[in-house]
Amino acid sequence: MISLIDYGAGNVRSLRNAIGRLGYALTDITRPEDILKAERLIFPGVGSFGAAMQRLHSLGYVEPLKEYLQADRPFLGICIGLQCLFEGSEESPGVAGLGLIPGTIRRFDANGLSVPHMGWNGVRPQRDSPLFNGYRGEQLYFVHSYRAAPEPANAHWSLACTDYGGEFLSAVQKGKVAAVQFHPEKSGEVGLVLLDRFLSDAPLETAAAPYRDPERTRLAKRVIACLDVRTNDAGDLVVTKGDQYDVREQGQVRNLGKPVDLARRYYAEGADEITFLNITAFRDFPLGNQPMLEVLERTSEQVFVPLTIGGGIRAFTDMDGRHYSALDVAAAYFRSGADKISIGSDAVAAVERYLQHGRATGDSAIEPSAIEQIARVYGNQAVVISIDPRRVYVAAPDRTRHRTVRTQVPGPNGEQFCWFQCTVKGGREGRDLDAIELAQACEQLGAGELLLNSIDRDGTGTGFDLALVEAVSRSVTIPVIASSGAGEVAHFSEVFEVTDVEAALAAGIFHRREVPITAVKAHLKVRGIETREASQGKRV
Ligand code: 1PR
Repeated sequence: MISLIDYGAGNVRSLRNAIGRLGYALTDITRPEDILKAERLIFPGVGSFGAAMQRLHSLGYVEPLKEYLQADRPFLGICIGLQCLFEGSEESPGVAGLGLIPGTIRRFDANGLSVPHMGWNGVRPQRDSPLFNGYRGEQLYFVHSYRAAPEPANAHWSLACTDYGGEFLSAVQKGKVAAVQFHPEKSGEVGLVLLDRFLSDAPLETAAAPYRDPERTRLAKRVIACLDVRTNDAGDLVVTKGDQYDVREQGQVRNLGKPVDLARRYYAEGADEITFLNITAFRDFPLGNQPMLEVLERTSEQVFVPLTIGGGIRAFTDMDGRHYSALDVAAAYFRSGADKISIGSDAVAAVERYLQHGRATGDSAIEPSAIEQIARVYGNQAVVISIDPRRVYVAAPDRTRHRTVRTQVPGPNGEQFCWFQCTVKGGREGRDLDAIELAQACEQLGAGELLLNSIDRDGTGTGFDLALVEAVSRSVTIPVIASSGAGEVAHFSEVFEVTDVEAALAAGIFHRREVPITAVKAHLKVRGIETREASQGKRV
């Protein structure tokens, strides 16, 4: 029997699904006394360090947890669950951790690197442990802005290190108490094997042949499959795909397949992440769209890489006058299995308000934006902003207040410059805001990642809009996903070589089987670009 400390502050559905898939029975810790009765305890820890410790205190869990850990009973901490074992964290000054491991958790030093550290990275086991039995350097999924540094005082806990800027502790273990900074439940089949090793009865202290690789680990560039989903004219929820956002062909909504089937296929082919965009949710109430929530639930039971869902995340009042905040909508998506949510139109509205009031975040006179509300509860890394820009050509930079770039592709009247106008409602309305302004403001409001589309390139197969991608990714420190226009494998290497984006997303070429994800990965490998092995996906 596995016992889970889920204090209801975030999404642990993925972990529940992974444990269920491995065939273990799971019970929830609901009272402090349950902790000492547990046979095997998992603490996923969600949100911020301070919020996690505060919840443990308010539930009366801190003392029994310390007693359980001191008694060297089987424990697995994941992500914040690792960090809470330390003495404290820069993220929440003044908040004491469980204090089992010497050291303070510190923020990654940005220094040219994107923060959060988000994506697939390897680990370097430091000593023998059955947890990494059979591990051969495969990448695992990380998402965090703070990390534990190896120090002489905690050397006896160090089980594995990972490199990002400097090295940090990606796994710790002493006796039967272990914790990992990566998410085994989101790390494909390799992660499930690691999780199984902890959950099985194999005594954790038994030594095993270690994997020894003197090389530093590297964060892989991610390849993401995107599924634009909407109801077609027959009322079925389908994956569709537009050309420059127009999803109709001879008057009918294009139907490229069933959402869950396609997501399973992409997982099997080695997609590093899967994104669902509910593209007409701006006009419907997303919580009224039960089929979409079901798609997410069913996908998360079978797909063990990160899932993002976007569409309709904003405050809403239903026909009965009941008010739902954007956080309520996001919470329903997280409960259904999303790891990240993506906000499109409402992010534009939030930034317009933010720029108009010229305020710093946290001004109590103004209602916090959806970005702030959701980031506070689920963490910055869970909030993606989907940007839908369109080029606006100008003869010279001084013809607009917006930041322009010189363009290789001249405008219709031979213009040499353009700016990137933000749009809302799936490109139907343009706003007086450029993509760089939006990106920077969203980062300040607490977004953790940007999904950068391009209406001009969407569905054209002519390659990513490199001028746009470069201008935006240079203006922020959070990770950026380049999207729209991929037509061949070379477009992926090009965007990674010319810009410093962390991920590239495509839709049409994958749906139409024109370019398999495996071919993209193989090409990136030949070009020397770090990528997660496609074979890490599972044939389902
Ligand atoms: O505004 O918060 O409700 O979110 C709506 C979401 O739906 C936004 O993320 C917006 O980008 C998306 N969306 C709205 N309308 C469309 C449409 O196509 N008519 N899809 C749409 C945007 C763009 C990408 C696409 C890439 C790659 N789709 O997601 O997958 O361009 O395509 P390609 O590889 O085939 O070129 P809100």
